[in-house]
Amino acid sequence: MAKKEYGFATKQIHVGKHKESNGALTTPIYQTSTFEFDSVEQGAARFAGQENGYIYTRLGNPSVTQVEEKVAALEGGEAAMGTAAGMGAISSTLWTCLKAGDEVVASDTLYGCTFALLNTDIQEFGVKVNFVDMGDPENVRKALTDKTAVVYFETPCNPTLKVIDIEAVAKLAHDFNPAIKVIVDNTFNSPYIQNPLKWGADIVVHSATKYINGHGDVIAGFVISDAEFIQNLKMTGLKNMTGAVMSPFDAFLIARGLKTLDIRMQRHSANAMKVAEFLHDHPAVEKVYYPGLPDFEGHEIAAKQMERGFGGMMSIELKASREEVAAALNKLQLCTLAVSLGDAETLIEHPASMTHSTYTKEELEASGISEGLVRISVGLEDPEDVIDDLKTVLDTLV
Ligand code: LCS
Repeated sequence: MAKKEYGFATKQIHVGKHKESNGALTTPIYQTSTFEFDSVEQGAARFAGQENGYIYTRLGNPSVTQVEEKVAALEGGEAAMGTAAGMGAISSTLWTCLKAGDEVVASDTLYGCTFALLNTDIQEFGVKVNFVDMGDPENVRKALTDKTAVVYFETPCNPTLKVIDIEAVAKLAHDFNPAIKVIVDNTFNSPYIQNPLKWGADIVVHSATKYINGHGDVIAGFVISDAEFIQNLKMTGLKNMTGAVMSPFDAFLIARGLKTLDIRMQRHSANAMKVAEFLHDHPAVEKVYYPGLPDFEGHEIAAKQMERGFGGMMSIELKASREEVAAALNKLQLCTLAVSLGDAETLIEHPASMTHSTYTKEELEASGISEGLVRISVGLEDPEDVIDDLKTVLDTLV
């Protein structure tokens, strides 16, 4: 791609494309585990880092490089690394940043498996994790110590959509110690809506399973940061510690999905706003958690840092017991009862019993994840049809 700074849509289509020897418009699927060397000397030079070129797909593959370059450009980072899952992105990053004796300050509201990794698994290796409510950045300041190596959060949080001020948290962490790595999980937004590096984060992680791919047919992830960190991550966290490498076929599907990222996110945001407004006025709904609603706590910070819309994710608090909620959701006709998010289909799930079942009852309560909370990933259907389906179900609760 030429040096000129293109717009988002042009980048999502063109960055990372290299002229293929047979003139293929689309980057082929380099479905190969290894790469042939011209000579022993060439192989040795590649291993020594003296010559660029592919060696083995765990260390790099042209199909994967293409989407890494795209996502780095879209997030405004120097470099990116593709992974086999969002959890592969998160775990490879944390393994690279942390050692025994270090501390992490983490948001108390996180995707269930990220919470499990930080609350249990990683602590078995001598890392201490302090969970705080980052809705108030002062809580981060209070938790920082001279052992803090990482500050970790999602914004908006999964599943309560709590908004965290990236600029405020990154500034106070870096003022305390510039070496602290501020890591933001940007999965709920995609790079179209929010770019955490711009607000002072050091590292962005994504589950590309969600909006980045957008078609519900891939499990994948990305890490975006400066070139030095990504090189270190590729050579330690990914190569040696997790091996969570993105497959060439998944990279091909992601490149295809990314071509329409901006259009999809615009539609997700527009549809979600209509659904949120409907839910806001429905008598069975106690509260709507959607950053686009002017009366939602965190709306102003969201309006600052979610620069191109409020996305397609929301949750609702229903005035009903767990059994009543289940009975109502079982009646859905169009919306799909499923975990995951960011697909063309509207997906609905019950966090307390599904995505966040890794939390204890007390931890769920502390994070505001109640039995009546229902999460909705608003899809790309006609919003009137989604609203009709929700209305039929919610009317049974009034
Ligand atoms: N980060 C966030 C914010 C997520 O929501 C998820 C998955 C991950 C990371 C992990 O990504 P994966 O390894 O699955 O690609 N979230 C899911 C959810 O809310 N429902 O099902 C999966």
